[in-house]
Amino acid sequence: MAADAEPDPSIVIRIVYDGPPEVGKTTSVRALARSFGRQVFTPEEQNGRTAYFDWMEHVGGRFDGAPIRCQVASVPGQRRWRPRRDRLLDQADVVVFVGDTSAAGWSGSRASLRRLLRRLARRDGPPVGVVFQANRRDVPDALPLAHVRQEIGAEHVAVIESVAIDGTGVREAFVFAIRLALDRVREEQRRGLESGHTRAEIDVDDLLTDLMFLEQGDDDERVTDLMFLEQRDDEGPVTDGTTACAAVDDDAPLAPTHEVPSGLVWPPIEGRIVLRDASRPHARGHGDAAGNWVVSLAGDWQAHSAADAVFTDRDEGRERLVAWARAHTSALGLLSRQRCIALAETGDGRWRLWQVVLSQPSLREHLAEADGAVDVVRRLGAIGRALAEAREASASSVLCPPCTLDTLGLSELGRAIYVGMAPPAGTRVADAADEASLARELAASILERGGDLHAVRAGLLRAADVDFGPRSALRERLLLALDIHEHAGARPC
Ligand SMILES: Nc1nc2c(ncn2[C@@H]2O[C@H](COP(=O)(O)OP(=O)(O)OP(=O)(O)O)[C@@H](O)[C@H]2O)c(=O)[nH]1
Ligand SMILES: [Mg+2]
Repeated sequence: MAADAEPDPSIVIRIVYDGPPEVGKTTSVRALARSFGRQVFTPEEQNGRTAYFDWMEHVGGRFDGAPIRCQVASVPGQRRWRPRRDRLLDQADVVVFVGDTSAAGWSGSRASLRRLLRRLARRDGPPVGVVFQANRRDVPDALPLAHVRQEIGAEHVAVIESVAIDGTGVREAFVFAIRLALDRVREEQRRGLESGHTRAEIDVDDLLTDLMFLEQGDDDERVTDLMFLEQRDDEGPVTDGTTACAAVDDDAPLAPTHEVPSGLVWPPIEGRIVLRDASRPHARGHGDAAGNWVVSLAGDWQAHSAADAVFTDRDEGRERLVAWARAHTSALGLLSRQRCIALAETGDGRWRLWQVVLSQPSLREHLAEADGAVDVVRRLGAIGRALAEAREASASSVLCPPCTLDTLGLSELGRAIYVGMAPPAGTRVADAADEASLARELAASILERGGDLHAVRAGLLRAADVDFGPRSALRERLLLALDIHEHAGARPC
């Protein structure tokens, strides 16, 4: 970067627009620049194709009191410029991936996204967030968005629709990308990797460096809607439209949204993407008998907040968030990935700690879907192994999530995953269900679903103990529990 006479107090974030060739990257950056009244610098184009990059700068919002300077670059999409593309990607704090969601362009975009994610996964430091800007929604063969989301699957990638030629969705994707970039900066600071205020010393390629005179030529820092990112720790909570209401006529707390300030969501980048997928604007909790708050969010997402997880002091709430995040980390291999925790304003000047979790099929539901006696026995074995695996992982974690038929599920590979709500921070919930009571519950479920009980018993007799998990007596206990149920007059089928 050209040396300034005065030290630059701003915090720099690098937003890179990536995507396959001719998908609309340049069109997106130009639409963005128009909406901010900025200029785009494009060093060279060949027949309308980007040769180096498109470059735009914009200052707006604050991060810990420092102005945020956004440096936006789009990559050249043609294969022959791949080294330039990779160089830009390696500088990114966040990537807006412009994808072609027309039927004709989808497979190329999907492959390109995979390549991007592989590359980003090799980066050091906190993860680099990705916003998938689902472009070309105006064309006749545009794929249904649900299909696009399904294909992107479990990747932690936010999806936002766009029509870059008229600017639709472009700014929304950009604003969300900035939030993810600030999460990354915050996480870098937390890990002591980089001091926020030295980030201006970026190592961009020579061309990029030479062209940064643009930032000196424009003193007209417009007040834009990025000002909502303004965050002054010394001045109390963020005041943005969705999460902060000065006065509310309802006692129920507001559920967290993707606009929670950076540093108040875990995991830092993926968690914000979860919040965006789950968010239902202005959703409020419903109290249960114990004073806990529960909210049904978009799709199958649920938010939960314990009765006492409320704080008048944001820092105190944040301490609890950090402790809980550590506990989550200790059980990372067991927890489902579709979850996050966040500290959000309640709407009455306080802060509440939430967890947001995607509902997924439990072991109990897995058994209920069995088709015939052989399948029942097979599923019982998988459930037994999952329970054994989960109990071991839970016992060695700080979080100690309770392993039950309702809180555990199975991954596609048959591994145990914890799909329930995590226990509150700082508590160690005793694992109530021992193997004998789990066997009784399973036996009751088998009887309840009906079918050929004798065939199930015969299958269990033929099976080996080890099929139900190492050192497991579940098979024997199940046989015993089935006998007891039957002799007690339960309905055999
Ligand atoms: N119908 C439609 N056309 C689009 C859309 N976005 C971009 N285009 C068109 O797609 C073509 C390529 O757009 P660019 O923005 O130059 O693509 P690019 O990704 O920058 O291409 P490279 O720099 O060569 O990788 C142009 O003709 C755009 O007008 C869109 O949302 N809908
Ligand atoms: Mg281009």
